[in-house]
Amino acid sequence: MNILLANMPIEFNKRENLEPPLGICYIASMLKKLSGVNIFLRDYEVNLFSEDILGKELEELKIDVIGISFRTASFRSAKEFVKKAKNTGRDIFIAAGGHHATAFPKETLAALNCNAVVVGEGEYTFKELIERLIGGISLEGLKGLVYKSAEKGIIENRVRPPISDIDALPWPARELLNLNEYNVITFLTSRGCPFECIYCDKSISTRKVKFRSAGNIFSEIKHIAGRLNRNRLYIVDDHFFLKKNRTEHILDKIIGEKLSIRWTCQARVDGLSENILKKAKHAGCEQIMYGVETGDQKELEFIRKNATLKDAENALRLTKKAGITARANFMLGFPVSTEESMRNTINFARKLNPDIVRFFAVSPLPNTDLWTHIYGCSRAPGGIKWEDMDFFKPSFDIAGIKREKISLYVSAAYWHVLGKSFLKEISLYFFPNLMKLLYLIVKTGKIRGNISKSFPRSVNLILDNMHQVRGKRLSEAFNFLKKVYKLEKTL
Ligand code: B12
Ligand code: SF4
Repeated sequence: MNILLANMPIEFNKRENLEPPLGICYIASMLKKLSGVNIFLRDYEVNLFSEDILGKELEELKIDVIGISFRTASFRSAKEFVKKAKNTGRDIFIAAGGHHATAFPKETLAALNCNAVVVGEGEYTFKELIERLIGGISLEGLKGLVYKSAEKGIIENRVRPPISDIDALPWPARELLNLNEYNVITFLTSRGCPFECIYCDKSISTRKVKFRSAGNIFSEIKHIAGRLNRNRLYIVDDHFFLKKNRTEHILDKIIGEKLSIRWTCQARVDGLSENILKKAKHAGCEQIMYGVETGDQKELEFIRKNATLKDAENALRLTKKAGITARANFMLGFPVSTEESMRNTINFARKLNPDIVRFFAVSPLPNTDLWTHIYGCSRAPGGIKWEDMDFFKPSFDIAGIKREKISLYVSAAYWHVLGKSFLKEISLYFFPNLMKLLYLIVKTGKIRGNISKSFPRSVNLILDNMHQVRGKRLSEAFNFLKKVYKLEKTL
């Protein structure tokens, strides 16, 4: 049986997120154990996509089953992909998985017109699905599967409990991807996060946290450095520093064995000490991404972040002091937001002065308390079109503030926080930065990735502003930026 596992991008052929998708790599690693199965991986963040290309591939590889991985932001692509796969006329069994499909299994079956949806962590469910398809066994009772039956319509089987022992999972089959396309290797040491921020989708990465053992983690890092010959990791754990002793133990091992790896991770702002950050730096940490989210006390309480503004200040200060790039993510436009609270956030971000900053428009995700707060128990509130949710532009109005205004605040935030550095980068430091860029291009043979290393603030500002003007005509974009300019002056 020939199986294609495909990761969906927000938009095809854009090459926006250049990190290997771990979900399909974990699923693939389970299938490797089955005999008579050939597995192919495609990540459409980096692979070109068109109906022709897909048609040829499905034909040449004689694909029998497709497993697609998508999130709410990539719903549009998932729909297009399935449509084009069906257009080829091949008889292919298509199953979907990931966060959105888990939140809306039945709706996904109908909207995508696929054969089955895998709910939750997919390793065991998908493997069992393939075994049954090979053996011609009915899908009845296959835990974690929602599927279309010719006789009985949509069947929702019982849920499969979350995987308890993640050490028992084989390492992700990254070698099935073309790893040269990526600057980093994605890696996970734990699944889950015990906090309960109201905007966070915890349907797959649950509140009960599962940890891999230090030994297993360390062997995989060595495998990546040795067999895969890669030394840059992106640790995708929700909070890499959650269990400090364990994290320290991993850091000590990396330092002790002199593994020359470089890594980036995600973390909460609370509970970090100068010592552990210094140790992280020593062990190769290059960047930490913090979810600061807001600079307004009332909003902080509303989102149940369970961290203080002081925590954020400390974390950013200590991270920079340790020589680690500090990235801070913020959100604008909560249901309780006012113009004043959004201004508080923007000014707080400027005060923190992170090395990299991102402002997202609040977008309620299915399966979150924020969703319930806005839409109640409705699963498909009027006006929601998943195709239009890109998580950059606001998707709903808040009391007294229209989404167009929130968009203005998002853009103005970037100008307010990064404007001065941007001007310096393109004037005073232009030539030294240009020299650095040329040097990096010669050294690495790549342009992509090096522009942002040489002109970091400019790239941050320009790319993120582009999301707000995307889809606007030139005159509209110009008017929008004029309004942003005026607004920024008032901040
Ligand atoms: C790393 C990460 C990213 C990376 C992605 C890198 C990559 N190539 O995968 C980057 C930074 C690019 C990113 C971007 C975004 N992300 Co993100 N991200 C994560 C994070 C932290 C880890 C994902 C991960 O690798 N998990 C580990 C793997 C093993 O798990 P998994 O992918 O979920 O796969 C398992 C199951 O979902 C299932 N499964 C998945 N696919 C399939 C397919 C089949 C066929 C089957 C059977 C099963 C299956 O089985 C897998 C194994 O158990 C999660 C949070 C989390 N803890 O999950 C958020 C998360 C996935 N991201 C989220 C969001 C909102 C975004 C953005 C919209 C952010 C933004 N504002 O731009 C974008 C959207 C990008 C897109 N293309 O859709 C939300 C998604 C919620 C939703 N309903 O869609 C999450 C859940 C965060 C949260 N808790 O709210 N993200
Ligand atoms: S700390 Fe991060 S991962 Fe944990 S619930 Fe909050 S947003 Fe989600």
